[in-house]
Amino acid sequence: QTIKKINRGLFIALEGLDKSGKSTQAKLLSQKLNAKKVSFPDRTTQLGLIISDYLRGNKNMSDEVIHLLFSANRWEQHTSILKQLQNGTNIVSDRYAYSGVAFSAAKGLPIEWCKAPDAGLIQPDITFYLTAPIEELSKRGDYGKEIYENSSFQYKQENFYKIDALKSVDEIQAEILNHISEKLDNTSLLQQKKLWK
Ligand code: NYM
Ligand code: MG
Repeated sequence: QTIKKINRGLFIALEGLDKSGKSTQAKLLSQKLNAKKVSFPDRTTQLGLIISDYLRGNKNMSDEVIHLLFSANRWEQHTSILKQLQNGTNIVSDRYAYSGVAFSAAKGLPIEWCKAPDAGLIQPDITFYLTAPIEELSKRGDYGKEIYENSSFQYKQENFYKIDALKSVDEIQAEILNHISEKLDNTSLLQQKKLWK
C-alpha cells in the first residue's frame, strides 16, 4: 500500500487600501490557482449579516463590539480554512486580520487590544499589501474613508509583500504569481504559523 503525502495548501491573504484591487486580484488568483476564495467580512453567516448591517449604517455598535464581531467572523471560518489547507487546497483571502487591527486601531482602540482576539488564528503564508497614494486611489470613485494610512499599526510581519496598486491588473497578477510560485511547490517546507507569533 502506498501512502501519498499531500502537500498542504498555501494560505494567501490580500490586504490594502480601498479600491486597491484586492477583490479583483483575489478572484483572478483563486481561479488561476484553483484555490478556495474567502472574504472577510464573510457576510454570509449570521455574524456576517450583523456586520453588513453595521457597514451599511443600519446598525449602531460600539467600536469594541464591532471589532470583536469582525474577529469572531474570522474564527467562524478557522476550522474550515485549516481543514482545507490540510487537504491540499490553496486559500486566497480577500482581507484578513490585518484589516481588523488597522481599522479599529485607526478609530483609537489600543493596538494590543485590537490584536488580542485574533491571536491564534492561522497566519497567512504570504500577505500581499496593495498600496498607493490615497489621492490616486480616490480617483477610482466610490472611495470610502481610508484609515490604513492614519493607523499607527505597522506591517512588521516578515511575510508581508508590498505591491504598487497603480500597476495594471495583469502586472500585479504576474508579480503575485511570480512571488508565490516557489512557495506553492514547497508548502511542506513552510512552517504553519499562528497570529501573532
Ligand atoms: N473591516 C474589514 C474592518 O473594519 N475590520 C475587519 O476585520 C475587516 C475584515 O470592513 N471598510 C472593514 C474594511 C472595509 C469594510 O470591507 C468592508 P470590504 O472589503 O469592502 O467588504
Ligand atoms: Mg474589496
